[in-house]
Amino acid sequence: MSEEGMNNTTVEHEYGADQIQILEGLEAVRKRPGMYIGSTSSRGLHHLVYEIVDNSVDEALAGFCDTIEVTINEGNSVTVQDNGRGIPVGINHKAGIPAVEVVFTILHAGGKFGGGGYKVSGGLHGVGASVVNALSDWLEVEICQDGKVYKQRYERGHVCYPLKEIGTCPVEKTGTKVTFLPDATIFTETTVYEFDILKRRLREMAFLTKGLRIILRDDRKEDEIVINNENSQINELLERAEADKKEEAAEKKAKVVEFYYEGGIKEFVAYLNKSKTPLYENILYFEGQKNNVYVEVAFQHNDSYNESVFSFVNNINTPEGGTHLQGFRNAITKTFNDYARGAKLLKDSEPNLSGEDIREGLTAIISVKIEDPQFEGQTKQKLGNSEARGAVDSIVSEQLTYFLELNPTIAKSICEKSILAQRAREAARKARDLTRRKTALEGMSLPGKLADCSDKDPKNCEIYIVEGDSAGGSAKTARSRATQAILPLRGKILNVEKARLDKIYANAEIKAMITAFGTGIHEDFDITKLRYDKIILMTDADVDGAHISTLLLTFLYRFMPDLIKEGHVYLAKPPLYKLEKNKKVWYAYSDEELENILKEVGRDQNNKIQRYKGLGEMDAEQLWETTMDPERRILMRVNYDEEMESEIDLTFTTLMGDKVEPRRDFIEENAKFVKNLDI
Ligand code: 28F
Repeated sequence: MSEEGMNNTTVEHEYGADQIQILEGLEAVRKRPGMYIGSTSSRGLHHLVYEIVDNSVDEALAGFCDTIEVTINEGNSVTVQDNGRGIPVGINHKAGIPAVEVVFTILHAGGKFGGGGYKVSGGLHGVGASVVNALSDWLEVEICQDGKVYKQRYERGHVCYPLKEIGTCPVEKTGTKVTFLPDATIFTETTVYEFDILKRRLREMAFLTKGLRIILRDDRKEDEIVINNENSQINELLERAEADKKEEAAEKKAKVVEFYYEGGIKEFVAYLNKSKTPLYENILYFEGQKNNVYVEVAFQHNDSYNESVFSFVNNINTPEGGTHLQGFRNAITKTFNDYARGAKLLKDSEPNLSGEDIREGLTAIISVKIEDPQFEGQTKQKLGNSEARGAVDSIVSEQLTYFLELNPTIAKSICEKSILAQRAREAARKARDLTRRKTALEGMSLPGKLADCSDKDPKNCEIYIVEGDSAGGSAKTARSRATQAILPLRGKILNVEKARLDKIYANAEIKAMITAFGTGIHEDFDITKLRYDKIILMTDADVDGAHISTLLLTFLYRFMPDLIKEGHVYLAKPPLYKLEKNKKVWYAYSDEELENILKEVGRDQNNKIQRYKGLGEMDAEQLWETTMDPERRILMRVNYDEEMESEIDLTFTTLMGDKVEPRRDFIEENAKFVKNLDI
């Protein structure tokens, strides 16, 4: 709230102590926005939308709303509309103002003013509409109720006028519509909404709320395409071609998407498995309520070796799991072992299947709805409520036991896959023990191909993983020996999406990386042992290079995800072009940049433009100047968005899976999992 706003309130009702408290509450939100929405970056900006949508989702969960429409308007305001009962407009007696005004102007309205038990879903911080209001330049709410339309407007949290009737509507029409413009003085990084970000989260919300229709629309005009005439004819042609391409892309880009999943998380599992080969056709789905915990679980195995299990509490992703996930794991481990013993698939002499064996190739969603979720752990992302453990465990155990009895073919194929996993794991353990013993004997011998750096403080050190021996050679010559280590990898990197553990541990390139990093992997992983602060993947700037990077990233994501989560993994960005003119040299890292350089130096005959096809075309000096010198290089940090875990998983499996169709879709959609860190 601006100070001027505090003194010069234009509100028409009298300001008693209560109202002053209200303003102080919202003032606190504006002073420390991060405390309420996590951050004021693009992520926080998008959170505003989720907070408002959450209120509609709550209304849907209460059984009164089946459609939510979200519109990005011109100028980047956002409208959210639902067909629920409409926020009550009657006077809230405790506060002495209409309930809707309470919702938008009092912090934590849900708990304090008669909302007890109403709020089920919740944004990252579950703080709701008043926070969005406080952080908006303006916000308008319209409510249809009993044949009347009510409206109120706020500016930076201040009421502009008392709730008023602005018209009529058919009595059967009810609902709430909220439009807000994020305050640019708060969201200083960006106030531009990204369609794809909203799309991903709204899709997830729709998956998690079966039967709810969510529509996302983008009403913004495409960027005006400016063609300037001051440049040469060639330039104009080039730009026109560029403009045509843009226009085409704009037309192709869907402006409206609609999500509706009758099967809810069952369809979520199908979506996650779409680029994989399922082990059986059914998607198992269990639902129930126990100890005041509503539980939904869906899963299906595929023929891969990875686990893709995602858990949610009140529609919020819990990347660190917690009691609900423990309940699920307990239940499937116990139930499958019981079944395998009973069906004599597992002999008396054989040990039990481990949880990991049973989860090999498992795609699952665990979703619980709980009144008062308690979050634990460093990042407060781990569910702590013990009643959730028991509820999930007993609902899954009971219904899964029944399902397995009725579907012996499916039961058998899951058990058989788990038994194979058990054997592979045993073989992998032996192989690992062997390497452990070896390293103990040889005293942590580093891979022979590694050119290590001399500085022993990991904080100062970086390792370049380089494709091919020849580029590796140039990199070794080019590097700064004190702080840059080079590990050249030969030939094709193993695709860990398609190999079992024993084979992965036996792979020479993977072994070299593991020993070089020093961290160990999987359950042995210890990030404090990391020998380099930056792990930089340096591959050719072509399709093969991108493929190799993806293989490497997949390995890191599956086996050392914390390296990515904690921001240690980077992609080097070699130049695409070298331009020479009058003995001067320019490097361009994108087509756009080449155009800009050409504009600057002029487009003459004697320009020499070289398109780099691979790192191997550069000599050591060029490689240093363009790609390795910390002062001049461009690094892209690989970014792990915990909130969209399931999408990250999908990205990797889609790129690495063997079904052709989904991969093409993916490349066309061009989802981003890397973020430009710039120079
Ligand atoms: C576009 C955003 O915020 N929709 C909402 C409702 C409906 C009720 C409600 C909301 C009652 C006293 C807290 C209606 N009738 N969309 C929305 N729809 N909030 S928010 O109640 C709020 C509580 O204060 C509602 C009967 N009960 C609840």
